[in-house]
Amino acid sequence: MSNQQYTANSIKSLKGLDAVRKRPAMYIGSTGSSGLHHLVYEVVDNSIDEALAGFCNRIDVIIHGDESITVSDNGRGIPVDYHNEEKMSALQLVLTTLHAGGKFDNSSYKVSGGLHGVGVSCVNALSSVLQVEIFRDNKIYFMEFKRGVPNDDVKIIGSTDLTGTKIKFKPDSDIFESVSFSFDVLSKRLRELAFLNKGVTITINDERSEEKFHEFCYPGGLSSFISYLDENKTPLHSEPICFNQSRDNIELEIAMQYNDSYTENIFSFANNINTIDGGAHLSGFKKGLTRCINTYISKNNLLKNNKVEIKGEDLREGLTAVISVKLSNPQFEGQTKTKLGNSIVSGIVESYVVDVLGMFLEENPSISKKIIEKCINSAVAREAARRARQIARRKTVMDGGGLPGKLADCSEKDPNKCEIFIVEGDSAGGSAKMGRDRTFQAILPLKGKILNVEKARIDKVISHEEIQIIVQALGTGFGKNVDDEGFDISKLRYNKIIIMTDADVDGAHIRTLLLTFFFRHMPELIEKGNVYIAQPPLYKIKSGSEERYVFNDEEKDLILKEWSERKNISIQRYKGLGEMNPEQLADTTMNPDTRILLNVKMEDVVEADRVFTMLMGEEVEPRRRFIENNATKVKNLDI
Ligand code: 0RA
Repeated sequence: MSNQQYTANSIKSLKGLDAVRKRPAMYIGSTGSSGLHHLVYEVVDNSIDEALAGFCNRIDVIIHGDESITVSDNGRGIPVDYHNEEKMSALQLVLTTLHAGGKFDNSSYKVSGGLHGVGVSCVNALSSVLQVEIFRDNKIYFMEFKRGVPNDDVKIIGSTDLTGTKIKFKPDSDIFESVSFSFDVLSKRLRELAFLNKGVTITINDERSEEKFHEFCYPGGLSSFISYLDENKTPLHSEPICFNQSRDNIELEIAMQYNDSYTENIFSFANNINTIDGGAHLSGFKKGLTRCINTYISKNNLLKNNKVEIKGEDLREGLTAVISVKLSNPQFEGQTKTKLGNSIVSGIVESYVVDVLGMFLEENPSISKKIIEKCINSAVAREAARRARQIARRKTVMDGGGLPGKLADCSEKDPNKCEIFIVEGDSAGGSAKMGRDRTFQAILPLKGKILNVEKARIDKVISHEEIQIIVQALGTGFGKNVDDEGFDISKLRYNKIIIMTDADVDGAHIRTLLLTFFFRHMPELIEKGNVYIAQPPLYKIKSGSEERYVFNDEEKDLILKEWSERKNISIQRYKGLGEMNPEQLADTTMNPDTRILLNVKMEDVVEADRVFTMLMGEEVEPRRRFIENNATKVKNLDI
């Protein structure tokens, strides 16, 4: 009888795991690189749960040489005892049944459980081999699975005085398109988890290479997160403002700090998941902030005779904040399930922010003064920007047509077929105009450098002539989406925006200025992949009648080696686009059949923000360090 039941239950779990193997994307999002990395997060999340329950403070991740992964923790260890109802060991149950986790731990709620909340059984199903060692009751238990199917019952293989869980798995190459892990991608998430779960030590060790190891542990939690995000910014007050509290069975943790930049940088998490589409916790925070600061302003009559209206966005200028909530029944909404739906959270966060931030403002008048001054300046600038935008629009209407005079437009009108080259200087612009295919390629020559938007408020940005010209040419308008005159990607006139600058220091600077502008004021263009960087050749190598264009030094060395027998080899180094004639420029850099374009991507918002602040911000020292550190390594700035 019991044997029969055992078999019945085993078959049931096999069927469950079979479903995972048949439709892996339904459980882990995709079978691409993101799904692959998700396997690691799924296992780590279980260890994090153990840490949140107060039983674990160390998690170690190893990427092995054969692309298998070990995650170990010093928690209680997955229970191994025989589970009467299910007729198998608890360990087998956890590793072979979907959503088995809740069956054991009724007392403490499961918090992380991954983006899709599927548990380690999915990792097991999608691994060609998974081995687990449990350190518990002074024994070491061992069990092995192949594609989710146990090889044998759980065995005792030794004794120990430690406790914990060690899971080693090798993702199944029949399932995943790529089985190669990225140290940087894993590191980024593990660092984030260490910020979000203060006091937990998380390490990652890459055995594929010799020097790659990180240890993350942040006793300061979210406060350390803010300091990391704002490492290169100048704060308005020395310490981040931090609160944390448990209310109505919801754990809230908020850290915030104002800096002297004009960028708003708010990250929200629910149960350790980065809710990039925000949701209830984020909207509660924003409402609370607006209500609290506005109350403070009117109570202390700080606007005096200033007739300006302060909006929410003014109160968030130069604000870096992290909001983390942990709750027992998170509802994740939206296509990517990255928006917190539990509407009750909004009111709780709002009233919490009003209470504690209100108290902070009262108790710290000198900090409050700086914050309020900044808010008022932002409102004044926003109003000035609106007027500048109106003037700019009236001017283009009067100019007729609304396209800048310097733009050599293309004849094709379908944006999907069109591209625009933003070119440094009039001479290169001239060559580009002659070399282009005028049916679908437009040329916009820039004179000199555009404004560094990292150091300018919105009103200045909008009044800058070269920026106005770029905005007019693109056709998208400019500014926050919320106001109806703002940026609208559907009006974009060219599917590809190609930055084409000289391969020298000035060219790199102009490129970075343009990228900073797009990143800060038209981030959608970068998110949607519309922005490209042209790659002009660095050298022309000639021998007799044979000519080769070369795009980097390695390529040059290869050709020189290949041609080592020949005499009369000449090498021409191109310092500027202007040194090429129109035909050469077209062949090497503009013609879609022969050119190389670099697509600018934003894979990591946090890193991108840090890089731009560093390159373009006020602080000189970190910039110098970055350039020194990377001068020899970086060929292309990928943000
Ligand atoms: C079920 C119940 C208990 C702990 C765990 C699972 C557990 C799972 C994982 C996965 C990775 N590390 C883990 N650590 C613990 C509670 C055990 C008890 O009550 O002693």
